[in-house]
Amino acid sequence: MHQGRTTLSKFLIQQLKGAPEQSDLAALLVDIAAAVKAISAMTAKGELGGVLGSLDSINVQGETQKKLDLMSNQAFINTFSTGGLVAGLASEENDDPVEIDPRDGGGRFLALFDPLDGSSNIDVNVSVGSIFSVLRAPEGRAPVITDYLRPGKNQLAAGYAIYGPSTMFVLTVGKGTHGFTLDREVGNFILTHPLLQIPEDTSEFAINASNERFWEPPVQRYVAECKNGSTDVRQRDFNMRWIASMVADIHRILMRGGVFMYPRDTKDPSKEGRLRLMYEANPMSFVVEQAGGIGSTGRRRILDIEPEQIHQRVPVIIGSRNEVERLERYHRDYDSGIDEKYSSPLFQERSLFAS
Ligand code: AFP
Repeated sequence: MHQGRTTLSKFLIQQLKGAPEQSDLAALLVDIAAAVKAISAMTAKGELGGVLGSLDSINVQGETQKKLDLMSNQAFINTFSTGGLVAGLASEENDDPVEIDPRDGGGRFLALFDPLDGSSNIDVNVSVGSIFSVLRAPEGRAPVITDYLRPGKNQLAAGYAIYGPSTMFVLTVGKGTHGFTLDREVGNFILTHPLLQIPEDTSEFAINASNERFWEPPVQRYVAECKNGSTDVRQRDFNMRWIASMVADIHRILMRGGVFMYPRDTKDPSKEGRLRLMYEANPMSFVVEQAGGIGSTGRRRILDIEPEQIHQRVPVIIGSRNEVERLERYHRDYDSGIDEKYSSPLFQERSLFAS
């Protein structure tokens, strides 16, 4: 049993006291936690709940939707539609933002979310998660698309839930990043990981190595050096992990350090990256920055990006400070022509990647 238990509600009352907006934000985060508990219960049932498998539908991203994607989406929409705190929402699973009928109470916030991240893991019983971001809604009128398209540095709160061996809820309201573990017997989230801090250095990296030939030279350089380990410039050996759920990979990084990369690549030249800015990269960058890490595209801070579309994709390099800074330096070297090695044919011959 965890000593001196602080529940999520008690924690939020303490962190968000003062102006009415603050207590409304606390109430909204409690609502989000309720949706998370419902999704946690659904995912835990697995095959017994009849929740596995795909549907015939395809979302706006062109991805086949899983049953649990839509059930999780509905859990969030139900929560936001009835809570009286949200004026509009945007989800990975909805083509356009949805306005909440003001007759249902309206609200002072906009909620953006990926209801179930890592869908490919569902059917194989590997960790998945939910990601959320909260922005301020306009006052006195219904939200329009430009109200959502604000840089991530404007987020009032952000976080994620991970449905793993235990369910955890990790959040920030700009006062550090804190982790809560679901006590299933009583249905409460308990503060178990206050003020998370990502170690500045790491010997672990996460990237889908099957995309290697599509990466830009600075990322190829970084990964080559990690793989060369103690025989090369890094002077130490590295380890690699890839869970295929951004939530689970970033959660590991929050717990013990590391760097997660879904960088710009040439696999599909029409897409700048794989991950979505508004409900994946922005909230995760906020959480990671509040824990002392960095969220970058390799060329700029993610939280400074001026969004253009609700489902916009961006390159993501996120995690331990010194590693992300090194990757940013490699991008600068490459862009300024200092580093020709990784664009020269010679590299192709010498690289460990050339088999
Ligand atoms: P979904 O949003 O479809 O669940 O995809 C998850 C994800 O966007 C992200 O969480 C993973 O890091 C990434 O996809 C995994 O992609 P790969 O297919 O390249 O492993």
